[in-house]
Order: sequence, then structure tokens, then C-alpha cells
Amino acid sequence: MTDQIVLKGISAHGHHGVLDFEKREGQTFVVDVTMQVDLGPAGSSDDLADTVNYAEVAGDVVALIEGESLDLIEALAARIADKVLTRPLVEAVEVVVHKPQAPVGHPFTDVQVRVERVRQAPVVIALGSNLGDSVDILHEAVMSLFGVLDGDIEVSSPVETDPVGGPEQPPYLNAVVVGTTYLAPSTLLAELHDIERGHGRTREVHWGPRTLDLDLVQYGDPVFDTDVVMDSATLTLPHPRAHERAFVLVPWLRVEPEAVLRVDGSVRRVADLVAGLDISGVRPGPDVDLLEGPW
Ligand code: PH2
Ligand code: MG
Ligand code: MG
Repeated sequence: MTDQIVLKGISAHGHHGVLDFEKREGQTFVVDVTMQVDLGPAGSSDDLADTVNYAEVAGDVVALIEGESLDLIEALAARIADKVLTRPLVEAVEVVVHKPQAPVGHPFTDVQVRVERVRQAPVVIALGSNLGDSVDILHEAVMSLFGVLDGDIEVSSPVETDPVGGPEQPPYLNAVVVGTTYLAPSTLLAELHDIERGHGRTREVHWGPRTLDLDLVQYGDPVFDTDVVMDSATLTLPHPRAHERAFVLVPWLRVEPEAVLRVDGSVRRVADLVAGLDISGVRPGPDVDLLEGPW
């Protein structure tokens, strides 16, 4: 993906620098921000909600330039990059901070630092299947997720669960995968839909039986306040019902005993959520390793 939004020459007065007079009097800082964003959706919808509002980014940059005094423009650039990456659609960012009036002691035209940051977010994905050979399907889905996510993943053992809601249907096998991604939430969701389709999943009966369901439960880390909270037409984060679903929380807790989930704005331990749920509909599933297979 090579689409970019480039915002150049944002300037404001800040008090960053090592020397006393820099902290006292301040000077002009100029910032360029280049964001990797998939512009396909906004290109076809012509809707601001499908892209990154560069005016808001400029506002964030000015607030950081004018904010807390730092010694180094490296630190300013890093903070700007981190802030820009909290926007769900930004996959990577390059930030250049210029300090054209820096006390260099010799004639010069500009000094700049450049940092590049890619998004790297922990993600929690819930898997479910109650049609077809569910053990095989979950194993193949886990292998596909291993390909889509970056680095190691942790996979729960499968649990067998009574269906919750929907029409009368067979029990489910559910599992949870915890991993890391460089993809923006909407891009990751598109990958999950691809994997579902690869298993013959069609989106028909709401909450009906399915060969494979992959749900994005959480994106980012609530402990560090880096989790994405969003409610668009296609994606709600965190998953709006995960906190009340034993078939999600029980396997999640097994792979991540210290897991936390944001519920109505507050960060809750998954262990505490599970303690308050009826978990009688969740039983141990087949004794298999869904990542390693075969059995
Ligand atoms: N998924 C649903 C609805 N109900 N029940 C169980 N036990 N497991 C599921 O994965 C499940 C469900 C909608 O996605
Ligand atoms: Mg689901
Ligand atoms: Mg789903």
C-alpha cells in the first residue's frame, strides 16, 4: 500500500531545547507528517469518515509543539509519531521536526530529525465454528492468522460451547488467538473476512450456524490507553458483546491470564469478568493444539 497523506510545514512556537534561553524564550518549530493510509475507501465514498482528517492531525502537532518543554527534537518527533499512530486508519508515519533557529553557532539553513514509526498493536481475535469439521477449520484459520499477524501468536485450546442467541443450532467450538499486527483495524478486519470466505463463510442468517467466524475483540492495549475505541458502520471496538460472552472470555483468559478489556470506558480484568458470568455452557473441547495440528 503506497497511499499517503502528506502534511508539510506545520509551524508553531515551542520551548524545546537543552539551553536555558531556549526553554525561556522559545522559538519556531516546523513539522512535516507523512501518513500511510489506505485511501481506497475515501476515494470511492467521498466521505471524510473513511480517511484521516489532516486538520485534526495538524491540531495534535501544534498542541505537542506548544506543550511540555522537551530537551530534544528527537523526543518531540517521537511523541508526534506516537500521537499520529493513535488514529485508527494510519498504518505508518514519518515525522520530520525542523528547528531552523537552533543555536548551532555557525551559519546554517535548517536542522531536522526524521523518525519513522509503524503501528504495532496487540490484538485479540475470537474464533468460532459450528458447521463442518470445526477442529480442522479452526486449525486452518489459526494458520491463516499466523500468516496475517506479525511474530508469534498465542492460541487457546478449543472449548465446546452452547450456542448463545440465534436460531437452534449445534454447539460451537470456540478459541482465541492473541498476537501483534502492523495493520490498521479496518485492514485487519478485511483480512479476517478473507479468511472467513476462504472457509465458505457466507453472511446470511444473523447469529446462525457458520463454518467460521472471526471476531476482532480488542485492538491495542487498554493498560497503556493505546486500545482503539471506535464505532463505525463496519467495525466496533472493542467488540461490543465480548465482555458478556463466556465463549470468548474463558479461552482468552487461558492464553492471557492477565488480560484486560475495556468495558463501557473502564478497564476490567478478564478474570473478574469471567468470575461474574455463568460459564456452565463452556466445556473443554478436543485436546488438540490448534496451531501445530495434525491430530
Ligand atoms: N457466535 C455467535 C452467536 N452465538 N454462541 C457460541 N457458543 N459461540 C459462538 O461463537 C457464537 C455463539 C455470533 O457470532
Ligand atoms: Mg461472532
Ligand atoms: Mg463475526
